[in-house]
Amino acid sequence: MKCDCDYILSNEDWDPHYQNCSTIWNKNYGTPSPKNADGTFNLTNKHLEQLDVDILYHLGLDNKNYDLPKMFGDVKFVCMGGTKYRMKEFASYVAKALNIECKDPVNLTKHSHRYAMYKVGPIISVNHGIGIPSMSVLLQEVIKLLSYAKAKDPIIFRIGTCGGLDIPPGSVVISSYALNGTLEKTYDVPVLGEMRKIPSFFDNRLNQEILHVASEVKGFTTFIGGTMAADDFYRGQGRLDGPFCDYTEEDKLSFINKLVKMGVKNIEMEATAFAAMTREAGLRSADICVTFVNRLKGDQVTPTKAQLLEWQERPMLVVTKYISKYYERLSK
Ligand code: R2B
Repeated sequence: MKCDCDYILSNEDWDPHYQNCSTIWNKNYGTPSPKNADGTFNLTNKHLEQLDVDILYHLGLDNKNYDLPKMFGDVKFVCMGGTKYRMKEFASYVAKALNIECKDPVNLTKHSHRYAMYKVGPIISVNHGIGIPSMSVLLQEVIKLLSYAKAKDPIIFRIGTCGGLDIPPGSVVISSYALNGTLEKTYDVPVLGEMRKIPSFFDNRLNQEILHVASEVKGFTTFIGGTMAADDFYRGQGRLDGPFCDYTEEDKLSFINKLVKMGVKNIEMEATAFAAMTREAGLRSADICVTFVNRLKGDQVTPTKAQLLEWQERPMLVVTKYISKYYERLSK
């Protein structure tokens, strides 16, 4: 099996392959890689072949009445984040940075009303709402969209906000793995009445490249570390400020300190499913979040709106720089 990594950046100290390189895939999973020689990828669900039309219900698109290869075949990067507003802002931001003409980004999912998806050049910017159920519905339809569109070697980023663990608010965290609420490195989903546990690791090589780009940006520090993905914002993250709390501050701190000792840098609400599903599809992905609070010092998000808006731009800045490097490399 030949290496089919389309390297974005190079450094001999980094891991030699991306996680979805066909050589790694065969060694790790013993199944054929979903990736084709031209970088397009196949969906592994054979039932889809029986469908006359596959309706991507929450995107308001389908693979019969829309020419998906024409509309999305050029997509190289997908950037996902929580809110519609932030992802519209990202679409304008990345368009400006890359000199792509785009006056007012148009929401391509406007028939469905659930999410908002924008496209500028080869970049999709789409919101996913809060938490794994909302994010995973969107992500699975985006994965099908990219496959039907015959997008080549797409990379999916999640840019988000989170609580930081023992690092200054405003720091950026790139997730190396994701923990569920009981601290296992799996995305847990009940299937046909039984719990499935799907590994939730991110692509080390891609993370090394992103950290390299992020460390060139002045004004904040970027860390690589574990991420806990909670299914709740309050008790599920050990907060003391929810409507219910049946543990003490000492209990909370001992839990947060346990996470810190394990190398966990942040808590958000999507990373396990994001890592697991992108890996299962054979796609590269990275989760890049800015911290709004140091959970060792408090639970409430107290910085001003202006400060939060400025911090929120940091993951956007890092991803935009990374995408720019890709185009710099192409033009050489
Ligand atoms: C971070 O922010 C949201 C909760 O406020 C959630 O989507 C997350 O992971």
